[in-house]
Amino acid sequence: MAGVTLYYFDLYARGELIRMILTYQGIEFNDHRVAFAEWPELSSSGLAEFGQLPVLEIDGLKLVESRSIARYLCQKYGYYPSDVTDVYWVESICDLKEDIYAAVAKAIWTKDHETIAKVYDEDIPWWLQKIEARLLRNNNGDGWFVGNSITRADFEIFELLWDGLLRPGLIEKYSALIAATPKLDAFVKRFLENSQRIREYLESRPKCDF
Ligand SMILES: N[C@@H](CCC(=O)N[C@@H](CS)C(=O)NCC(=O)O)C(=O)O
Repeated sequence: MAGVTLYYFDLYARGELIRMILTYQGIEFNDHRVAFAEWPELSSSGLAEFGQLPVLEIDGLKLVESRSIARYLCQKYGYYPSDVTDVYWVESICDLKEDIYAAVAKAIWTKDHETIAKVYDEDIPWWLQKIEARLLRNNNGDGWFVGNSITRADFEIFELLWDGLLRPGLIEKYSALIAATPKLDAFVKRFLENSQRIREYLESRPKCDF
């Protein structure tokens, strides 16, 4: 599709879920990785309505706010349920992911080893169990988070688990964490098996620290 451009920094962070949804859907897009030196000029150009990235140019619009962009794309491509209760099941797990990112980022910013260790030793195992319990709620945990096909919830949790724990460079450190939640481990493998585009993308994407 002509004219789709994602403006984001050369990071995973708030841009990677958008990259994954577009990739999964087979949408060709210009992945404009904004260099920090380029940002002041781009920022003053008025590209970003709320002054921050990501910005996604699509359908003649300049979309802002990463979570609204994810919702837009998932609704556009059919990864949102229509039933109001199912929407709740999707959105509440996505909101938990946001809480987890915020808590981990807050701990990392403290640069305090004990605070960071507590997040990885206590909080993340607890969150993983809660997420696994949500998966188990549907089809005994052997399918997707909501209903019988992929929704935004699956994209969000796959991205959280892959970029937060399982990608090369992290899995060596965190394999015990995911081993304690085997249905989540199987979910990640299922998601990967389900999309050759995602597998190829993960092999070839630029390496980022976070
Ligand atoms: N709520 C926004 C937050 C966006 C945000 O914090 N963007 C950061 C990068 S992750 C940014 O653009 N920083 C540059 C700046 O604020 O000048 C979203 O989810 O899109």
